[in-house]
Amino acid sequence: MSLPALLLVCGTPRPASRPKALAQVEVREYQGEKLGSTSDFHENSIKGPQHVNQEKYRLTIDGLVDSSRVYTYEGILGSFPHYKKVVHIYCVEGWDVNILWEGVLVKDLLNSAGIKPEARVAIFHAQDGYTTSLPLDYLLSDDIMMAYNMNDAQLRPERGFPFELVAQDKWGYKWIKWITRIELSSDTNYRGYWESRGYSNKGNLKERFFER
Ligand SMILES: Nc1nc2c(c(=O)[nH]1)N[C@H]1C(S)=C(S)[C@@H](COP(=O)(O)O)O[C@H]1N2
Ligand SMILES: [Mo]
Repeated sequence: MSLPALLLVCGTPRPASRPKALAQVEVREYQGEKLGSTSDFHENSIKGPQHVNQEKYRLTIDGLVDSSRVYTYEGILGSFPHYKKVVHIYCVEGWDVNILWEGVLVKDLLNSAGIKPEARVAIFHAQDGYTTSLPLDYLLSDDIMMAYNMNDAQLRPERGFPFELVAQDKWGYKWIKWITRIELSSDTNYRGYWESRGYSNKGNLKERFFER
């Protein structure tokens, strides 16, 4: 059969459309461990849920780096190794949730830009103007993740889509959502949104969270 005849039989092929995502179902158990639900969070972000457009989204890595980087959502998921870990989040308000997180390592992102020796802290910036900072040592040696999935499903807008920091061993206010920029700095006294309002800059779960 000649090619034109085949096309006639099968009909004119339509251009491939992009697959549409169906609603995802979150997992509630991982390697025998019970997980909380992504609906167990108490949404109390400073300006309410942010709606970030996946195509327009950009993550900037700058400050004390060898060369600044700007990544797209697909660029991050496609260029860096993926990791999974179950980590508990605790808010100072008294609630907590156990979640299976999947993400990329902050270490890998920072190394792609080249960390200058003077850098001591990473200041994270978010879509809603929220900021928080964490010591570089902690981010590098504890393999801290920036998550794009919770319980095997993509982060919803209110949960921080596209990325939330999985700041293990730190109070919830260090778990910045809607991350848009990671700025390396030598300013160990930098205080983010809640930290400048009296919350501990270390934010360690094992210590008091209020300083004043
Ligand atoms: N960008 C941004 N990230 C944020 C916040 C915020 O207001 N803005 N709130 C923090 C606080 S106080 C907590 S406890 C965690 C989880 O809050 P959630 O339940 O609102 O997701 O997100 C943190 N990350
Ligand atoms: Mo919180």
